Amino acid sequence: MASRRDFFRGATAITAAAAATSVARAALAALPDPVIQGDPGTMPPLAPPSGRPYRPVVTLNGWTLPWRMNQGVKEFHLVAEPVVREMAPGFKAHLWGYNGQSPGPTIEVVEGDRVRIFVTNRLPEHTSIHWHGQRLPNGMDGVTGLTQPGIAPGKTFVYEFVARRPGTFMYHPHADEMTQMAMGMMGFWVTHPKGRHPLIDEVDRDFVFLLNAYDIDPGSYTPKIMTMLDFNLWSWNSRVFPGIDPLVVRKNDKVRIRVGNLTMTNHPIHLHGHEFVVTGTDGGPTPKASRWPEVTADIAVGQMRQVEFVADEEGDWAFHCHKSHHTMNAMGHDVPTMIGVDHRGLAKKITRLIPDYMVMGERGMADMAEMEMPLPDNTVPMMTGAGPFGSVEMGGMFSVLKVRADQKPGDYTDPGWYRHPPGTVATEWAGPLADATPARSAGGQSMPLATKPAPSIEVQVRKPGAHGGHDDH
Ligand SMILES: [Cu+2]
Repeated sequence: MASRRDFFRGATAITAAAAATSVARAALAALPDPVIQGDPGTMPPLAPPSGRPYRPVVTLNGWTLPWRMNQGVKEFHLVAEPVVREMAPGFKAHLWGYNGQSPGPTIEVVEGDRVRIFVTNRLPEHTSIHWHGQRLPNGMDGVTGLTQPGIAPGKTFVYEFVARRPGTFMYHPHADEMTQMAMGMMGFWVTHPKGRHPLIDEVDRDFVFLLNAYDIDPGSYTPKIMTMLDFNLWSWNSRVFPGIDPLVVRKNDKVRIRVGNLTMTNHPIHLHGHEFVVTGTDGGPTPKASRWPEVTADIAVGQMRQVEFVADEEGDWAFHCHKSHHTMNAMGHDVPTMIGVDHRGLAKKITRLIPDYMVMGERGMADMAEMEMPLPDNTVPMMTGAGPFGSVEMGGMFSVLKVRADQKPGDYTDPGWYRHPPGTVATEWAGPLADATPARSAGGQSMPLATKPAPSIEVQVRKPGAHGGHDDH
């Protein structure tokens, strides 16, 4: 049963206005005021002001939704609405989300909590929320048409169930999903164990984020919802590098990272400098005997993975999707490979007609990160991110795990770039060069070929039907 004190503490967290009102029965019967968050930064973990204690998670470039306790029930209020999401500094997208952001706020509860979630629809079409991975009464599962009518624009629905099993979950609409997920409607859910759990370790830092993807033409603001695979923005919590905050930890912290995939392709998420184990999926904690060390975990469509490791190596460790096209921002794929093609003469002629014309990729694409190609308003460079040694040449699903010995417990502020101990950074060889290494390859500078001449191969292609069927053998 909730005490008066519990309610007050919860209400204080929700809004100052609510705290100023009396704890009248009428107030408890009303909807909790929705909390709206406009800041795209990573909010500090929300220590539970009421209910059972737990160690809260940190949502990358996101936040946790405050609640109020009402007669022992944790009450949340989600508002589905159009939002403006800053996906990276200088680049804003017009998305749909919850409570001012896409993704919506993370919901954190404790195993055994009775949870009541009010969902108000401020979208131009109906919606619903499916609580991905939860054990709940069938009628609370949020599938429009199957388990409930859609929530019409302007209406509020109530979901109520007990968070029966601890773990890593997410929520998203189950109504016009193709549109609503392509527009950014999704959120994270963590159910903490109610006590010590044999398969759930206590950790010092617990990060969560969702993988999502958008197709937004450079210079425009709204995702193209018909795109199925050829997205141009691969994001974590609707942010793209360099807009994704680093994961800051103290050396020797035990770290958990929980990731859910709501895109339409898989993402092999790769961590540098450490090995982790997969300790859980959206089905719950994994048995200990099933855990083995890895440095990349593939997260398939609709899946969630939680990985754990001890951050015992200091430094700035890259952490990213291993599909190289997913660490790029707004790019086209219909570009021919230009490596080894010299277009100097051609470029000069074209520049006479089109002054801004640039040649792409004759020495690879790294030049793209440095070049001052004029970009349309409201877009992000394809490869960017100023690092301590130059451009990081990344975009999309990329961030940095920053491990520092002097980071204070519970401090998530960015410590800046790692200061490498002297003699521990790869540097240019300053001694004499070995004789003629570059010149021996037959391809010269840009296209090495085999040293032996290739055997000549003749390829014959015959069109089927040209001889009335199969070839003679
Ligand atoms: Cu990926």
